[in-house]
Amino acid sequence: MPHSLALPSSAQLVAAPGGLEFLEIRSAQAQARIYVQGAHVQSFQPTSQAEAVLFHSQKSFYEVGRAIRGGVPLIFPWFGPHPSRPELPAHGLVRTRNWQLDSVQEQQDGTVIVEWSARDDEETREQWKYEYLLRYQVTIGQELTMSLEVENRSSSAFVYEEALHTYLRVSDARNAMVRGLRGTEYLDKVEAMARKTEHAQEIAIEAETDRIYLDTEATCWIDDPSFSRTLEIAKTGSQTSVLWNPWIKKAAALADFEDNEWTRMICIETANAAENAILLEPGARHKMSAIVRVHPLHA
Ligand code: TA6
Repeated sequence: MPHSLALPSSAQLVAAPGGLEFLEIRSAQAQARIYVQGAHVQSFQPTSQAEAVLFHSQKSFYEVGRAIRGGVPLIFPWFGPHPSRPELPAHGLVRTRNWQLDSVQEQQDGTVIVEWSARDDEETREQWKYEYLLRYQVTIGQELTMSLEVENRSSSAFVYEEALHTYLRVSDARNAMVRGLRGTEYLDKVEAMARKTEHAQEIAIEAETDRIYLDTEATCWIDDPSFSRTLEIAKTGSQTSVLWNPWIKKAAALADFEDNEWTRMICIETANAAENAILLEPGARHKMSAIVRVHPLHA
């Protein structure tokens, strides 16, 4: 990482054990940590909150080339397992590769704007032949805004999937309720991608839950009575929302997840996946954003 980059006093680059590096943000508005590997927002806690807004696992690996468990992994250009090459990593190419830190700017009100970029190289083209430029802007204040822009730098069109795979911190997933998806069709990954319609106004997490909601621009909400707060996950440029909680058995099978940590997280992922994959013409760009806000309960 070029250490010539001018950083505001609220930001510092830290070399972590295991060979990773992260940007530590401590401003009047919030604390956050973004790893250079994957431009991975690993933590976010606005000063208004006694509890973190994002979840990260106490057993996460922080090693070069291994995905961090929690925060907001960046998924591109495929979602889930690679469609034809099982030897390739799940959730695409970019969450375990270093991104370039392009700028860190603090606004008058203490909001910090961090800009990252990543582009193809010989290694990525071996796995996915296209040329691309990704620009990722993270705005850290009392709310968290993440914007991922994809530019097609190839001479031909390409189709890609993407996700901001956001792990929200909840007091207990068994007591939290998810709103905003009523009437939406989804693919149920727990039942071999069966196509269903969401009928619940309030979705309770009562078992392993892994649903790809399609053709939805809806804002989602998590009501968390024990933390006396409602988390709002708004979005732009996204037609897919993914709801995931591994529950007991799946969590126990994950080496980078403590057995009981599944109770402290719910993923609401801002995405374009499955039939909502994006077709991008040469030279074209597409931007997807997620905005995470914290409100008093049910506000
Ligand atoms: O977004 C939900 C999901 O696709 C689940 O099926 C589960 O695999 C989760 O992502 C975590 O994936 P990861 O590769 O980070 O373990």
